[in-house]
Amino acid sequence: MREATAVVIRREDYAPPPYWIRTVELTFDLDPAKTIVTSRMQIERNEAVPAQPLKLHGEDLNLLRVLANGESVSFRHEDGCLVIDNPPPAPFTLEVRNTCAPEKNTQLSGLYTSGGGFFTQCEAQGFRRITYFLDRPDVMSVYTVTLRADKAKYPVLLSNGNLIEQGDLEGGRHYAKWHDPFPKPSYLFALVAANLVCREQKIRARSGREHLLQVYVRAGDLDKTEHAMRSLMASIAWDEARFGLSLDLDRFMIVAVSDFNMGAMENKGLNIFNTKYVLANPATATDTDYSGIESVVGHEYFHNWTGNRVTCRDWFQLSLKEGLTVFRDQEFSQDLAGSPSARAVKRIDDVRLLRQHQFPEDAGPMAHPVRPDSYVAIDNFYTATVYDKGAEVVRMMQTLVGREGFARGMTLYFQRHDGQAVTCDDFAQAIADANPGSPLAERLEQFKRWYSQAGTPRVTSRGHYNAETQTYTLELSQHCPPTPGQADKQPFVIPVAMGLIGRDGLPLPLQLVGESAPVGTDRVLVLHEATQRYEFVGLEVEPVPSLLRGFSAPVVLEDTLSDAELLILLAHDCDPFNRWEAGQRLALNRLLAAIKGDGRLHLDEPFLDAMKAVLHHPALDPAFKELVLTLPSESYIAEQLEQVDPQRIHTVRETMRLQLAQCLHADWEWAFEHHQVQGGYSPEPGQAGRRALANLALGYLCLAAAEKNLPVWPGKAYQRFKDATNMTDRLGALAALVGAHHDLAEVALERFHQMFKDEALVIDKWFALQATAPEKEGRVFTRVKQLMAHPDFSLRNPNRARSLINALCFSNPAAFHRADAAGYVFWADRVLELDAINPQLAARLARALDRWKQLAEPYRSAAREAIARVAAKAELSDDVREIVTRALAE
Ligand code: B3K
Ligand code: ZN
Repeated sequence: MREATAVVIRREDYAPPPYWIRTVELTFDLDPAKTIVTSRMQIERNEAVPAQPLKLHGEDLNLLRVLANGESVSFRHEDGCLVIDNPPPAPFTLEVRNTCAPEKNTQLSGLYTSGGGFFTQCEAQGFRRITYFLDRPDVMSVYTVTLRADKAKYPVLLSNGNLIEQGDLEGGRHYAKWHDPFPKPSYLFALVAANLVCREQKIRARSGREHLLQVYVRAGDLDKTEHAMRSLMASIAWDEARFGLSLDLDRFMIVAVSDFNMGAMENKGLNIFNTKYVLANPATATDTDYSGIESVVGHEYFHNWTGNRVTCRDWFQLSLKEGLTVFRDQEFSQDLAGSPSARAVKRIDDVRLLRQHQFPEDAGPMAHPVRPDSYVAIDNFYTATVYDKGAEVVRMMQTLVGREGFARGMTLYFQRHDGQAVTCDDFAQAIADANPGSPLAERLEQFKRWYSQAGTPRVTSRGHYNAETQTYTLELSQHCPPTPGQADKQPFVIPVAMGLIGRDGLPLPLQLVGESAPVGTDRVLVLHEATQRYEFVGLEVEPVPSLLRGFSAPVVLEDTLSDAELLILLAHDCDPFNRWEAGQRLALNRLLAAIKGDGRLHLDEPFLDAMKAVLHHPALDPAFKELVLTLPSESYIAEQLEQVDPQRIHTVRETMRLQLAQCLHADWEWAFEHHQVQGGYSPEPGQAGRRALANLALGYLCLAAAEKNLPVWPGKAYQRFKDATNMTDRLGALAALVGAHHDLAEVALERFHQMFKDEALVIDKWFALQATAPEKEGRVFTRVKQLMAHPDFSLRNPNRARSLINALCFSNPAAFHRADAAGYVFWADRVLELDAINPQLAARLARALDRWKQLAEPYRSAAREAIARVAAKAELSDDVREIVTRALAE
């Protein structure tokens, strides 16, 4: 907790470290109340920079002694650092001994206790909460770690690398010594000491090398580790096949812990995971959970190369590892999904997330470039921009150089930088250098504006058909709205994948003026000027343009397509992404017209027929149909408006949901009956798609029934809830009842809680489902407040806190944005309460009001007041202060 004078860290101030720490030997005497840490460091001068005092970072530590070359040495404390003004001539050995208090560490950064065990989280700056160190990613050291602890309480002692020694000690204690041969930055250090069991698997890689894979969990959870292990094996095989990158360690461990601030952490050889991204069996986990586990296991594994072997020079370069690794995990899941349609479903899911989280971020007070220029609390910059927009930037590079060209670029990147701490520039340079003559290499400096300019570019398209000359002129323009601190933007390099479609829905051959013959039916236009024109020739009829196929750039496309043209795209586009997009646009047009108009909405036949046609289409996958028939979210609708009245959006969207439910009633019945899964559960995309569509149908059927008070479908839903043999169907049925506010929902909720009271991750779902139910007469908000007092609720467990509070504030706009401001009062209270426990979590919640300026009155003033109340608190973490200060800035 600090007073208002937060220090701003700037990218332009980067300076190389004055010292290197080549090796470090750590010894831990583990005790929850007082752990003693002894660190012996081999320190060298960095001859490239002038001599300076040695400053080691430290936070919340109790220093016991400091020895240089075994002798005492004078030191002082400054800004939380341990400073040695006159160290002995380098190289020298520095020994530091200190204590820390893991059981008091509610921030979950550094060394902490959870469920009776010890765990660490060091990224970004947690290592300094364990011992004094040069806690920055460009200082890489070889670690040898000895753990000593009570043997009965902590039978498992783990750290990075290889186990080189273990044995018993006096007093019922034991020890283990680990050595990691790879030099690494301190943020990749990890230890675990706990009572755990593990699933093991030996594998032989392509190279012939043997590896031991282990997944550690608490004793009762072993039956939930199969999917994580399978995902790990699939990740290893994929990285070898796609990028020629193999596992460089004899032993690779995953440990699950139930108190964890984010999804997982890629510590070298010892990944630590939130239980949410490890534990799954059909009875407790949904299809979405299964695919989340696959992605996150893949993501952390892929970091072993992109992040660990080549790491970041400084934290401004975070997207170097995160954007690239998200791109890699997205590609992995797509490749695993297999069919073109299943790949498209994954792409649509990823784009939906980007639009839901990153677009609003880019339009709000926290807008920052993929490579930020400054920060106060680095933990606030683990954002959708750094991760997901960062991944889109890497994807655009792949689009511009081709898939093979990109793989060549990756190979060159590792040839050049293996073992180094580098920058985003180094990465882009390697991809470009491996692809001379490509549009990326030709415009590399301009392309890199994606790293330096914040904001979501708008691309406007205008088409003009000349029947006489049979030419179609496509004019593309770009502009990017200002963001805080960046008023003027220069044009980006924007790959626009596209095709033209005939009125009959067939793809048309593409020939630009000046070309001797048509080449294919799709291509990538590279927009790099403010405005460019493309003239297509040889077109006998006016085409329908299909632009930004596969969402080839993270931009907002503004075109003038009519409903008739959108209907053609929805029915025929060979690009599944744009087919889905056309359906969303048709729905959005109707929603926005009602919201901006008198609020009334009456769904027209062409729209309803188009939706029915998708639903009954013989060739489309159920998973894809489910995506088309799911309406744009309330927050996505809000992003399309200048002034947002969340209640009005909710009312109009609910009206549309009800009409879809009623007008397509027979179709939903058909969909539900015809998409039952026979046979045993598997999370594979085919089965999951059928379940998703059946659950969507059931939701609509219960909604329609509730409106007319008809008992059949709620009764069926309740029956399905009881009989379900997997969590996807059980939760789907429960959600259908809760979503319709049916009386049976209460009975089912009670029963669900009773069934799963010992399964923490399922109880999280139970809280979240109630917090995200469609608001009706304030019931949901009231329920959330009651649930805060439920014996199972706790602010200290991040998953539980998020399942209730973040679920309400981020995922239920109509329950949160209340005319009486009670939602905002609730939010401010929780932010302050959480900040005293866990600032990272509090700062995340603080972002729920990022877009307050966009709200209509009375919401706007009330939201501002709530933010100001948080900001006025004298004792705030840097994390929360940075968020609310930015939110209130003009
Ligand atoms: N690298 C970690 C995130 C660390 C967050 C620190 N506040 C997980 C990941 O992206 O793989
Ligand atoms: Zn990551």
